[in-house]
Amino acid sequence: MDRKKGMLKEKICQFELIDSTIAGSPSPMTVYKVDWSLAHKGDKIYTADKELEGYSLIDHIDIGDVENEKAHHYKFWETQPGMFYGLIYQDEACMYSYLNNPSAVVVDAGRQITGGESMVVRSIPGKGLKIVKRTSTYTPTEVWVNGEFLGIWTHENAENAWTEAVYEVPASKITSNQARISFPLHRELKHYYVCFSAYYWFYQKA
Ligand SMILES: [Ca+2]
Repeated sequence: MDRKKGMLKEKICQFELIDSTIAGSPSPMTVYKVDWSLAHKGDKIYTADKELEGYSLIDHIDIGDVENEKAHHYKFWETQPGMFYGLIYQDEACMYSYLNNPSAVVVDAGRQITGGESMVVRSIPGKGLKIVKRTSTYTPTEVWVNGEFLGIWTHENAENAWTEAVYEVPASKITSNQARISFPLHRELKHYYVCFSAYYWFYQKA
């Protein structure tokens, strides 16, 4: 599946660029009609349902949606700015099917993270929290909640496919009506150095 052209349909026009430096794309540029039928299909989860029985959605962050990111004080940082196979894009829209559900095709923007990311989410104190992440990389991250290191989050190896990873935060670690959560890349595994984050959902026990 061509993840870059998945939403692009018939060609409208093509034109030469005088200087392609700023556009960052080879010349000629091509303009396509867009198939919007896949829009917003990324807003729901597709494979993690079975692990969320008895839990209710309390918050979500659509990585790549700058307004939604801002509302959650979302930040990311890089350890290798400008360096990922020659060039890193901080946000990308990808079209993949799911590793464990190939009929589910989702277009979702996200960010390629080389350092880590942090966010503030709604929470109910004293209730267990499950974090679901849509990703296409298996880079392990550390999980920090309110400044405390809780563990390492590993993901399935799903290059060019989506997976939904689930991490469970014990009830005792959720102490107020909001939680600051950070996911630095796991520093001990230096050969894994980029993580793609597309969407986070936060569920707590009902
Ligand atoms: Ca997204």
